[in-house]
Formats: sequence, C-alpha cells, structure tokens
Amino acid sequence: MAQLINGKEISAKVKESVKTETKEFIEKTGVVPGLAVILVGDDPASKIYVGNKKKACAEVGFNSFEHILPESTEQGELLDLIEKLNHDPSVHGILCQLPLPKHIDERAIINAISPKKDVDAFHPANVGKIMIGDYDFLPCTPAGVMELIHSTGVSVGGKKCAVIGRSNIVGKPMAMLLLHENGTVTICHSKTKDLEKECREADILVAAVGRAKLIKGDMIKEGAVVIDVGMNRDENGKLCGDVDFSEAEKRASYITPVPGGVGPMTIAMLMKNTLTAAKLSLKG
Ligand code: L34
Repeated sequence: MAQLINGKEISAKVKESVKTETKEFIEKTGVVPGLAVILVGDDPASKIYVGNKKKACAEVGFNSFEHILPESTEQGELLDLIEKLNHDPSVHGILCQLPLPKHIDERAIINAISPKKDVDAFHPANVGKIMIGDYDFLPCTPAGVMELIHSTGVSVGGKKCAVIGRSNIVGKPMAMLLLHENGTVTICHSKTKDLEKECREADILVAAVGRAKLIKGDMIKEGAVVIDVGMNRDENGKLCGDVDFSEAEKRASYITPVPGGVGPMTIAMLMKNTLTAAKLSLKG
C-alpha cells in the first residue's frame, strides 16, 4: 500500500517558513509584501482557489488586494487594471486567475503583467528563463510538485518520469523542472500512441490532464511515485484527480490525494514567489 504524500502538511511547513522570513523582511525593510489577485467572472472553482490564496496571504503576513470583476469585463478594462497594478509600489505580485472568459485573450493579459510581478511565472520572459535554468520564479504548481517529490526522499536523477498533459501552466514547465533534476522525461498527450505503456514505464508519474480517473491502477509501475495534479468532479460530484486513487494506491510507493495534495502546494509556492517579488522590487 502506498504512503500518502500529505500536501496539506507540507504546504503548512512552506508557509511557516515564508511567514518567518516575511517577518524578518518587514523588520529590515519596512516593506509588507503585497499580492493582487484578479478574478473575472464567477466560476465556482476559481472562487474557492482565489479565496484560499487570500487566506494564505493573511497567514504569512502579506497584504492582499482582491479585484473581483464581472464576466462582462472587457479586455481593455483588464489591461488598464494590470497597468495600474504594474505601477503600484504596494503590489509586488500580480495574479490573474485562469481560465478567463472566452472573449478575453489570455496571452495578451499574461504578457501585460510586469515580469518582475509575475508570481505565476507565465510571462514569456519568465518561461524563457526557466528553460535556461536561470530564473526568479518557478510556476507554482510544478514547483509545488517538486517539493512533494522531494518530501518522499526519492531522487529524480536518472529516473523515468512521465508527465501526462502538455499545458503551458503545468505539463511543459513540469517536464522542464524534472529535467533540471536529471530525470529522463516523457511528455504524454492526447496524440500519444500508447499512453498505458508510457505510464507503466514511469518511476515518477505526474498526471495533469483534467480528466477524472484517466490513470487506472494497471497503468502504474509497481513502486512508482504518483503525483495527481487533476481537479475534477466524479460522477457523484465529488472532487477527484486524474488518477483512480483507490486502484493506484495499491501499486504506488507514494501517492498524493485530491484534495489535500498538489492544490495546497500551489498556494504555498505562490506565497514564496510573492516574497521573492517583494525582495526583487527593492533591487530596482
Ligand atoms: N493564474 N490561474 C493562475 N494561477 C494559478 O496557479 C492557477 N491555479 C490553477 C487554476 N488557475 C490558475 C490554481 O491556483 C489551479 N489552482 C488551484 C489552486 C488551489 C487549489 C486548487 C487549484 C486548492 O486549494 N485545492 C484544494 C481543494 C479546493 C476545493 O475544495 O475545491 C486541495 O486540497 O486540493
């Protein structure tokens, strides 16, 4: 039976260390790190995630600035807000919760955020830096996954890693972070010929597709580390991941639950990035 990787507990430790460091930073500089979170529309899941981010800011001692805008918000209005936040000295991190309504060009919004305040690390300048391995921020979810893998004591070096999903937000940067730690990485996607085989060969499996219980128990290598990034609803409306947990835990050595796995880590890493952004702001 697999050992559970407790994302709640590990994220609490990360936040605790950010809190301690923040206190020292404020004492030394008088600057209180500030995070602006923009939410457009009323997607219920996004509301929960944004609410959790606001709560985490309070926990670690940051200022948080919430901008809740209606679904009908025009792209120009959103760009104006971002421009204002780019120039606001009390705001060190800017995050625009995705997905955005269809009439807004996500790429245009991401590109408008100052790379120094881009705590998601979605801006092309930051994506490029990550590719080279010389970066200020790592994207929150992949960085959180790396922390979860580290917590197991299993080293990535030389291991076969399969990343299922190739999004710009999770799959692609995830593969890059595993590569930085010398994993042999395969990225799988909807056109992959034999997903079962690719999964079964993986010592470390990261599922980030967004399809409930896509990864069955028999697709998992005996003793693999299984990280489930998925956030789906099952047939009963219950929160579940991309991995069929009850089957997978019989084969994996370590596995993350959903909820209580990757989700809380995403938020903890966002706190870490916001503190980094506040420090960067003093470097001019
Ligand atoms: N810009 N958009 C931007 N940055 C991000 O980093 C995100 N992401 C993803 C969606 N859009 C984004 C998040 O914040 C996913 N995500 C996220 C954040 C937090 C949680 C899940 C996803 C989370 O708190 N999950 C809880 C359960 C929450 C619930 O009850 O629904 C957990 O324990 O997994």
